[in-house]
Amino acid sequence: QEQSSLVLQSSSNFSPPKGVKLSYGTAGFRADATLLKSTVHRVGILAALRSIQTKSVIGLMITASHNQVSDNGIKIADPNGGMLSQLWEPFADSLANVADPFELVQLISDFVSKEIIPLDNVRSAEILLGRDTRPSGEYLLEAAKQGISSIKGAIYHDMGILTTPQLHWMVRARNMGMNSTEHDYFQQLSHSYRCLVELIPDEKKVSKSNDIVVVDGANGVGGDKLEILRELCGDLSIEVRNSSKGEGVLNKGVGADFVQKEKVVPSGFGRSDVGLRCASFDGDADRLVYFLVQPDSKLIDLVDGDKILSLFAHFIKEQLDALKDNELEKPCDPYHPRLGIVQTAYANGASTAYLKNLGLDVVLTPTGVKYLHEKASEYDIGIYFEANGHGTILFSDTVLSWLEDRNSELSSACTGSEKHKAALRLLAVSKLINQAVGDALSGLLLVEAILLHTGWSIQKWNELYKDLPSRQLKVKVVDRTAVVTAKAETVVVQPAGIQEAIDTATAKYRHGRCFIRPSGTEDVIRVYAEAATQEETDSLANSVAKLVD
Ligand code: 16G
Ligand code: ZN
Repeated sequence: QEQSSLVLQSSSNFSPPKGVKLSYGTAGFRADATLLKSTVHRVGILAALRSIQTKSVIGLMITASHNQVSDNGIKIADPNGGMLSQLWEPFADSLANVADPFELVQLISDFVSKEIIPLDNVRSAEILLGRDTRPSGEYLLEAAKQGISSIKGAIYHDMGILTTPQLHWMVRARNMGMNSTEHDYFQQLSHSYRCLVELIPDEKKVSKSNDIVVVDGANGVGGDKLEILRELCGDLSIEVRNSSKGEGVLNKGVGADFVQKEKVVPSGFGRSDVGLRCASFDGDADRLVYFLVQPDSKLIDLVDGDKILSLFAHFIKEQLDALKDNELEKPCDPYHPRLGIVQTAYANGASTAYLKNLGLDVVLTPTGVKYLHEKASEYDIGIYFEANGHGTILFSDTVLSWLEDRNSELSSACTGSEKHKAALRLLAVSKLINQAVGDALSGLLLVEAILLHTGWSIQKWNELYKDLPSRQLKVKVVDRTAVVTAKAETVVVQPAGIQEAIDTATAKYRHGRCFIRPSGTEDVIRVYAEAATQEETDSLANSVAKLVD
């Protein structure tokens, strides 16, 4: 009763905008920032309830990632640092959209009884708050705080301006009883990076004193954090451009999403960067792509998420192979870690062929981090990436304790052997790479460490395989839910007949591959095509787009 009036009172300052329907999509709630106050307030309430139910710390991040600066958004990090449980998404949707304050209170109390959330017995609900550099983040954060405080016993810690992956990392660390401040994050990343560098075989330790990586921070938070991290990483030379302290506008003509979609040089880069190793983060630094400025200084060669995935897969496989026991030495270690690679249908066909050719187990899931992450977690070591640059490497508890055992066994028997080093490298990777979500900062450090390890230039890395020409189109439609797909979005099951027509069109092209799917973030149907040449690819994409129209 008292609880209801607290919520009622707090909500009276936050009425939802009329005629707007929001949905907690793959990326949480996202919209023009001015529409979001009441939603953020209510997600504050949801976060508190989630924390009470799970008896764990929950994260609440205010960001709209790569969207324009006037947008904002809000996402929940669950106790393990991952995305909010899909079981709670429908509640999030109804919560955001109910207009009448009394109905709001009713909705909450129904949900509380259905989920058996012990509201009268709250010892403490704890929420970690973070936001990106968007100016609207300030008032939205205030709304979140008031939402949280309207639940009795709930408290928050304002962690300030963070990258999205930092907040997810902190939530996970807190719930595992580990050190979880931002300082701890920087320490863990830089320490494991330095470990990997120390483990580089001597004969490969070439002097790379003028080998620099130039990083585009999307005019957002990522560049600022990278400057702090850089100081802890020893002699890693990083030049940060487009940090949030400059003149540029967040994500405008810069950042991983821009670079990956437009395939042109981001602002702040040009002629003097031809041949250099360049990288781009997105606005909240959970995406990473690399690129090379072409000699015309306008276009780029994109080294996308698929290439990063391939580099990681190659390295991890090499270490696992080094750890394999010679049957004669040790005939009966029954444990073989399962390495799995997870992609979406957007992965360039050439990357999938390359990975399969390495003998790796490759599976596809629908678009959206939650699907890839979940699939990757089924393996002992699961590597996932979307072509757009979001991805990470997950290590199971089983493989980690196996690695610890191998480490202690090998360090007494043959310290410094290649086998021992392989175990140490994998342990270092598991600490460097974010176990909660894709993280541009930790991804960058791992790419840099592997390039040092292999002695590869970015050109050499980019030549692991040659991308097939591809084209993405979008078709505006009235109702995108009319298109229903199956088999990781590679097959259309509704409306009837479309898939047959796509198949007929695709069969006309050499190396043709094409699929359509409803966007999760815009009112459009997306078309993706690949074929032997760019002309054929464009022609295939266009003919399939006409089928949708
Ligand atoms: C969201 C997803 C991203 C996906 C994109 C596809 C998360 C955190 N983000 O940004 O993984 O690639 O949506 O957008 O899941 P689309 O559905 O509009 O093509
Ligand atoms: Zn992002």
